[in-house]
Amino acid sequence: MRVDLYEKVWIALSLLMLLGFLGAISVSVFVHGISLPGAEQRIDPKTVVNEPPFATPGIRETGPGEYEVYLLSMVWSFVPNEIRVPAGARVTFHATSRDVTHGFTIHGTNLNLMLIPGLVATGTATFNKPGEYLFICHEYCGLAHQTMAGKVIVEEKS
Ligand SMILES: [Cu+2]
Repeated sequence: MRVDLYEKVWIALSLLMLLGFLGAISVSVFVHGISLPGAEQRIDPKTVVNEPPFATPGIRETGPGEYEVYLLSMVWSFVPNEIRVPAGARVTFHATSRDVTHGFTIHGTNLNLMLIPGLVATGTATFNKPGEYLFICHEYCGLAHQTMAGKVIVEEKS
């Protein structure tokens, strides 16, 4: 009789956990708008270097204090590996890999992306304090993985 009761409690707890997970997924999808990359965020890693916008990676100003960076990663570097912006800049990164899976994280910000060949990852960071912000690859990608880095240089507003 007692065993039966415990079983019922554990079954109920398992069902509650499943409902909790479903709730967490629903909040991510419907409240935060998190989704898997759609077709428009896909590229061919073999031709990405020849096709815009990744044919000319770098920074573009899209509005007052607003910037867009197209960033290519490959073994074992980022292009560009130095990005200059004025303090207060809001920068949206569009990044991808032309070979293996890399990571992209900028110290001092909460930007952290996985760069998967064939997919374009997008994330935004705001740089209020002048200084140098190191960015690194955080996904082991081979022999010289630890040398894969660059920096965002945030300059004092003139
Ligand atoms: Cu790496």
